[in-house]
Amino acid sequence: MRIDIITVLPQLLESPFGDSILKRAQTKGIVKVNFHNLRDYATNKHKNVDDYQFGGGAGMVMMIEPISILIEKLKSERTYDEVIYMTPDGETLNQGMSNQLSSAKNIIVLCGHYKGVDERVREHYITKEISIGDYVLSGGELAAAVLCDSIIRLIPGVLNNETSALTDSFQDDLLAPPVYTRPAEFNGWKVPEVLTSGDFKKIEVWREEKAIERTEARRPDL
Ligand code: 6GU
Repeated sequence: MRIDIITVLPQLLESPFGDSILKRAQTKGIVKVNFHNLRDYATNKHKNVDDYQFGGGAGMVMMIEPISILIEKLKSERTYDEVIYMTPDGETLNQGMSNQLSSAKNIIVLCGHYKGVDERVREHYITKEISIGDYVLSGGELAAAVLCDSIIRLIPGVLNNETSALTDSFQDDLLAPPVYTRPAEFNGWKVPEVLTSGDFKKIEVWREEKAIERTEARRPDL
């Protein structure tokens, strides 16, 4: 998969993509992530990428020209499955959307900033608008990192133990069951006996029960 991220703050994205699973996915060649600094495509001499809004009002708006130049350039080089705009008024991200996007070949992710982007960008270039929840962030970069992390970990070969993505919370509309590791007893607090019984059939049944119990208690909406 190839991901092209369009941002005014590329340095904000370096750390989340430079560590752990996202780094390994890139090292393994499973995913290629490219950061594009929108300012490099600014058309005026001050290298502005935002301007005052027509009609007045507080807050700057991201201009269409630099975004158009960059997106047209990328689209002339390959075809994209989706051109995604990260915005608090987009569709709220869930595991199903991440699953779907994890099978894409090429995607563009545009990070919103300031008051957002000129509406004509959304009308003419964007194919999908995604929010990561009902709260406001200072920009789309952290949201883009969240989106990409949730997608990339689902691509076959990224996680060492592939079943580990299948047993994540949300993967079958259930939260994950509780987990324990050594020691089997700490401060007199014991690990559930079934887990140390060696009876894998019983363990599987216990985990299923706990997952359902936890989901009903915490997320009945699932
Ligand atoms: Cl995608 N962007 C911003 N700025 N805030 C958000 C968001 C995105 N998703 C939730 N809050």
